[in-house]
Amino acid sequence: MLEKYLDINPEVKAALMEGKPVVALESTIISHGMPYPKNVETALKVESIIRENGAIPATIAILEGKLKVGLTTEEVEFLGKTSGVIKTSRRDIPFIVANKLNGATTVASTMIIAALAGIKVFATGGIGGVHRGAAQTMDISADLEELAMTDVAVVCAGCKSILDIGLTREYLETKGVPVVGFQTEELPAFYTRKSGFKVDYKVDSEEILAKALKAKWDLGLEGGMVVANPIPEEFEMDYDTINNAIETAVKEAEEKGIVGKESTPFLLSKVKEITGGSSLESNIQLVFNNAKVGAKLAVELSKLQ
Ligand code: PSU
Ligand code: MN
Repeated sequence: MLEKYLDINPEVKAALMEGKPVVALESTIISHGMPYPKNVETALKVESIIRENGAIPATIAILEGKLKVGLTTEEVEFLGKTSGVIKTSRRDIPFIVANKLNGATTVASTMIIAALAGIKVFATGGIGGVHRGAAQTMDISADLEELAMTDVAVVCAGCKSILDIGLTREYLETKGVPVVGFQTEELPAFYTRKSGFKVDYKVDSEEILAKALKAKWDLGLEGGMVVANPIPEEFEMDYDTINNAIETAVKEAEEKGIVGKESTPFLLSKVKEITGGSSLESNIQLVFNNAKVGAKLAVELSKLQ
């Protein structure tokens, strides 16, 4: 039945059958997160970093209604330069499939499709979370609910302070999602290594991460884990520069009445516009760094199966 919907490429399928390490990658970052051609270059480079670190990459998207796990270079290129690819979160999947549309997957929907395929590790840039002002707007990303219920570890650089990081932490705590700092006590905030918030656990090796994930899932503690991996120091942005840009972006979104699924893409592109190329370069580098840790984590997990 699942084959009707799910299309896993032969290399990924063989790797999964043999218990080899596989790392899932999202596609919203390609279609909505970065400009062409940097988005395509980055997506392909991320795949090669995963290979260099001993795992098989599986970029995920919905193409003509098929849930694709593992894309060709042409498919990545298509997602990177075609406008009108739909940002697809959990609630969108049925309609993108039924209407045979093209969908770029968010963290939530990438986790869903990865889990359907049997992939346990997913590397990306940043997760969605509780937006500033959520006490009024109720704007809370479906990524957080997915982390609560779907068994996939998400290696990211934390979340951007376009969100309310404190409330995002509280939400994850309520849902029982561990927020782990990879070699850090402090939760990173995407462009910066610091956020002013602590992680639940500092973990220093992929081996311990893998053991914790195995214990979690062996014990039936369903759901994912946030593995927060700080941006390398040399690519970190100035704390005030980035936060001023974010303040401006949040204010403009409020004034323009931007809500719902448009909110995150609007804020991301505004911040990019204000900070120019420097934030894009940081963004690319932190994704590379997450790909490396994701691959090593997948390798360690595969040893424990
Ligand atoms: N945060 C980023 N870059 C991104 C996203 C979030 O720094 O590209 C994307 C991810 O795909 C994430 C989604 O899952 O936005 C969250 O959107 P929303 O807040 O509408 O759930
Ligand atoms: Mn939202």
